[in-house]
Amino acid sequence: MTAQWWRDAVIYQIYPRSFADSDGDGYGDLPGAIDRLQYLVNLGVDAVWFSPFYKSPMADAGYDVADYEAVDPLFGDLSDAERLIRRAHELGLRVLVDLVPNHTSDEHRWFQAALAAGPGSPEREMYLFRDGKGPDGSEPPNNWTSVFGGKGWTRLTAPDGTPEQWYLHLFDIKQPDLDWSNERVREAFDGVLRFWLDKGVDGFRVDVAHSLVKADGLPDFDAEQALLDGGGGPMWDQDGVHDIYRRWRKVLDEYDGDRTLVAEAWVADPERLALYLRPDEMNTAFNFQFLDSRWDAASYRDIITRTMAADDAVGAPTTWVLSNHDVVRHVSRFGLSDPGSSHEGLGIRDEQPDNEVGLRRARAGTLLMLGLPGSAYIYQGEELGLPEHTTLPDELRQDPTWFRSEHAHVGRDGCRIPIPWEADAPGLGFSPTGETWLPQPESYRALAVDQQIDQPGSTWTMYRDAIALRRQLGLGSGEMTWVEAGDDIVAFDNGPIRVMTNVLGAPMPLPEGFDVVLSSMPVDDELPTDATVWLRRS
Ligand code: TEU
Repeated sequence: MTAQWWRDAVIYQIYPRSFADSDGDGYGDLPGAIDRLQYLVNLGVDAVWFSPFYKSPMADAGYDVADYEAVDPLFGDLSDAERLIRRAHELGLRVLVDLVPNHTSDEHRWFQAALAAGPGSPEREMYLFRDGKGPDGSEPPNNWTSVFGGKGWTRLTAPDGTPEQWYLHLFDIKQPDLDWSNERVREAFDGVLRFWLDKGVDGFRVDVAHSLVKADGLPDFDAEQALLDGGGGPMWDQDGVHDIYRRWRKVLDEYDGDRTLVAEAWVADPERLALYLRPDEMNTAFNFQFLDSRWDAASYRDIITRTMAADDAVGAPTTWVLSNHDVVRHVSRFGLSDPGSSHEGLGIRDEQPDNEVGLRRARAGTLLMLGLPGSAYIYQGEELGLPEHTTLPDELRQDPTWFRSEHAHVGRDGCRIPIPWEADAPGLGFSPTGETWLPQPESYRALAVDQQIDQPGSTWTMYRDAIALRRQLGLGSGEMTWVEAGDDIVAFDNGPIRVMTNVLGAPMPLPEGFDVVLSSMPVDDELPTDATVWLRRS
């Protein structure tokens, strides 16, 4: 593989609990994933990113880590993780693991020690404990709220029942935020990085990478001020965060083999996001702009131009994303009247998506994305065209956003449904017993892997062919230039390929002198609405 492999890689996200179950408990696990690595080789991806498989009480499906250096028994053990890394490498796949540095689980030994040691102790200084406001300290230290809903602070109670200090949690109550101004925290994470680098991982996906450093003095959040500053407020994207990534870069550079860091940072401004990608920091960051966009040609052209320019200015590639485990699956998103406003599932209860339209746009969006230079992330199941599960019974929902928002937010369970492997097997072949931790919708049967693999015209086959051609023609490291083709058409040349997406336009005649090499829908001499073609000069 080439140097700086992450510049043009196609990376497949495995959400371990829903990928493949080997022991029949209905939860996916590492041995199950190992057995399916060949599937990913057949699909043609370069690397896999695993969402957390560490020891965890699973208050946030593993993003609440109780031990960064242990595998949760639900998923296997450390020897399974080692076997997974080894086997992936044998098959030519790189492996990224998830690093969750903003917070630990409240069951982590550091937090437990902080509770036991009491106010003013060095143990408490690893987290953000503060006295409350008001005469009896009964008001939280500031007005911050949790991303999942409710207060961002929880008050402790001493063993004798008296109320005590408060601790900050930007996410669930069970996810206390670490204090990254504390050198002990920084050193501890150097150790975690080395632990996994020594095991051979090729890099880390850094969870909420823009939240580690909070503004000095933890000032109140002021919506107007945040708008004026153009940022998200005192808990997001503070300049001090970059020191941490410079430090990590040095740790990674002690190792050979182009180890990489990808930032999960919801920083809306592409120029601010690009700061994370300066040569001495991270290598790539998820570019979430497609998730917030309307299905609209001008918006797509704009996003592509602006993000590529911002990344180019720091010498980094752009990293394209259509879906992940936090957002409504893009087949369903694209089937809503405004895909951009609903990526977190807020609107999906009020409007049932048109998944037929959505699938057409999802396929068109995929060929657009894979035709662009840069790297691309695929979330497990999107290669099957899976829609969101929008009719999950409420009593089965498990995502903390559902509970913490007091049911205002339906949560993210609908994009985390176990993968359908075989149409005729119990549990659609996800587990040997047919158990699945969440039920699969009936629509998943026809979309199962065994129905699509190598089938002409299937979504799976389209992904495979696009990934193969992309690699063969070097599109990921190509130069792209815009082509003028009308308001509703996103069109560009990348190397020998012309990519054309018809976004809501009337069917348009294909340009003369080109042959179709790949298309998201059957085309004759016209490019239909909501379709993408890859063309080559005849
Ligand atoms: O997500 C970061 C994040 O802020 C959002 O994607 C968030 O999950 C969403 O807005 C909630 O509605 C990362 C992980 O990807 C996510 O799964 C975790 O829950 C979160 O961090 C906390 O670790």
